[in-house]
Amino acid sequence: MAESKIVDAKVIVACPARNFVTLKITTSDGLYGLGDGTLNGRELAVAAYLRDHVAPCLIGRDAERIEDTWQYLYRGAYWRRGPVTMAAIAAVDVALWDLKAKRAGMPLYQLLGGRCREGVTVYAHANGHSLDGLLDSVAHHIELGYKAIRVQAAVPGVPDVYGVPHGSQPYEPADSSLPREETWSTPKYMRFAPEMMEAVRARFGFDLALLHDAHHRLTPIEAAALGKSLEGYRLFWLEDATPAENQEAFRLIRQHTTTPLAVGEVFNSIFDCQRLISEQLIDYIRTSVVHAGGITHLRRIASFAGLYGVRTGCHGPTDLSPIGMGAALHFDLSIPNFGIQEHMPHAPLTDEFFPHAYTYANGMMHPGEAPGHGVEIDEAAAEKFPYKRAYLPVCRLEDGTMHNW
Ligand code: EZ4
Ligand code: CO
Repeated sequence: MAESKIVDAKVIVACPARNFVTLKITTSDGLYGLGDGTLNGRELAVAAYLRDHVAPCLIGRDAERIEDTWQYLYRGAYWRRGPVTMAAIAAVDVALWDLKAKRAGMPLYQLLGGRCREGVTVYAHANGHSLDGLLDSVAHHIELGYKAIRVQAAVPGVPDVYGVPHGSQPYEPADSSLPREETWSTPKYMRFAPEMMEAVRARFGFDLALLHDAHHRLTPIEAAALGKSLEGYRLFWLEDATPAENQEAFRLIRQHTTTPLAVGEVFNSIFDCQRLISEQLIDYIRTSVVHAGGITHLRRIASFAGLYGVRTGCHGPTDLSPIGMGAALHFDLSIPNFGIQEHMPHAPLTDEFFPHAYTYANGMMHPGEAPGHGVEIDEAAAEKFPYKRAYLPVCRLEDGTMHNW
């Protein structure tokens, strides 16, 4: 085979409906690969890390040496881990997998070992400003074919709750040029959550896989109580019940409830979930291709999780670009211990800017058969969509105390 040396590594920051960071790696044989390095609300930090610190080291390297390049960027930097570093490494890693699969003339999932299933079961987001609004949204997503749905609704007496659109636009949390302040009340939420699940099960029955995201708002014992109070509603999972910096916190939750637990969208390394997995404190690991070091590292996490019966449930919000989504779908299709994949459809403008081979039908997605990961970028249009500063909200308790968003 002809040599494939990296001759260019270009960072493209663009805002087709929202901000995305894309890395384009070009090789001496005239091919290119694309990687997603988007870190919501901190995009320019990853762009600078890539442009100023990573790109110069890539030029002249053998593009075929994916694992070695991963190790070079991880061990070689001395300063390991962290969301900025790992998103940058992920962008390189996914671009190199894209290149290798294109050189092989295969869709990436074939290079990863071939498919383990017919397609990738995905879950949708249903939300509402009221219970009725939520039920309408669930009905709408069932009509679209989804078999698994995450439900979030406004909590009575609590303004601007996580997971519910601010105003009438589709849900997109990073929506303001300075962080918007949301309020939180755990007691009100804890009273309302079983009522919400009751309404959903009463109307739609138990065939639907039901998910819910507590978004790091609870203490371990509150999370335990919530899990217990929801057991009768047979959730597919309860997500981010408590922050996981202290992995042992999940032991307490586990001792009290059989509600399945999912966590990991903010993790960036296997070390963030080592104990959660080896002690079987969770059921689903939610690390994403983009924020946990790319396909190379995510496969390592998934293999480790498989030893303990933990399945994957990759984060898939609109703040991962279609490149991140495409890469995730190839990964999902190819691993044995896949659980489910989050699907938040992108805005039409985003889909136009990133033409892609992946498809959705009947509750499932498929990465498609295009060589590589099958996602392109309309580079020429980037100038039309300049970066626009946008922050995620912050959160305070009713007495003004800063809380976890
Ligand atoms: O808040 O991706 O499960 N999904 C989530 C997301 C996250 C955003 C943060 O950038 O929790 O909505
Ligand atoms: Co979440």
